[in-house]
Amino acid sequence: MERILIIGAAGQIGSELTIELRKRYGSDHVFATDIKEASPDIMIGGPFELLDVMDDKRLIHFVIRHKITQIYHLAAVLSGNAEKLPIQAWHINMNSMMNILEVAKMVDEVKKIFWPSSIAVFGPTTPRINTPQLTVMEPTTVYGISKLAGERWCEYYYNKYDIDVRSIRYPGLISYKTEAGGGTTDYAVEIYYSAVKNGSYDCFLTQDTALPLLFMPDAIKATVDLMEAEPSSLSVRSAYNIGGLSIKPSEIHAEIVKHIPEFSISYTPDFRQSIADTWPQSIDDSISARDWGCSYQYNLESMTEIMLEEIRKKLNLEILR
Ligand code: AKB
Repeated sequence: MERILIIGAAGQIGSELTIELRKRYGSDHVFATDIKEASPDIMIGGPFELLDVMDDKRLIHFVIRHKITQIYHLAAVLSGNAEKLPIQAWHINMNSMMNILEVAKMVDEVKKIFWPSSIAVFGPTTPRINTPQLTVMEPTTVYGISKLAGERWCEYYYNKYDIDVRSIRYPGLISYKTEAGGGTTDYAVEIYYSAVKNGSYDCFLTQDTALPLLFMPDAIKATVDLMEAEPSSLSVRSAYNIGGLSIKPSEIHAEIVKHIPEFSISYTPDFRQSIADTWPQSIDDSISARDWGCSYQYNLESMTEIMLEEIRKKLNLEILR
């Protein structure tokens, strides 16, 4: 029976992936951890402990004590925040990942690792439309550089030490449960919250900035599908492209207006615009579809409906508390 450790369970991906993995593997088999407290459902619904992945000694003790067989390492400093403190972000993103890879190398029981990469591995010299799996990669952000280096390390540990590391290049993720923090694609979550709360939003990207975005349920499904795929079907041991939707801020605005006619938007691009300008607009994920059946359920229309409904519920609950 699997015993799964989640690092970053309070974060945007972790808070939803933990719930899904507990459904599949049983609550007692999924150990949620973070450096901060998580939402009550994560902390009460199964084992939860405060754990800092930078503390390699505590990490290895934790893994041995709980007989962990799989690790999902989801903690990272995202693109916008990393540009503010580049050296610190590099240190956190790389050293935390190396701690996980080393634990997997040292502890025989650990059989599988998930580590998230990002579309940030691409740069201004990459073809921006339908970006292929294999292409030019010259990222210009510290986050992108750390993700590209991370991908190379994943492949290295797989080839050299036979560690079954799996990874996805996530596009911007849109979710209502836990907001992202410090990323360039965060606008695509903020816009929904602002529409419901304030009826207006000042976007930090221009109206025509197309980026690959994905609704969280599709991202969770992709992650689990990749992790459950037969190892022999996987031809990529760095990180797989997944694309989802290619959307501009003006298109999300137009979709929200169908539900909230008075919703208005203004555009004040900041430093994150120059990051977005180096990233792909759309992604070719045919290799993921071929190797492990990657597919998506949601489009802009269905995602917008759910986002608005769930955010309304969440905000009403907060008012009642
Ligand atoms: C970010 O904007 O930094 C992240 C990402 C695309 O990896 N959401």
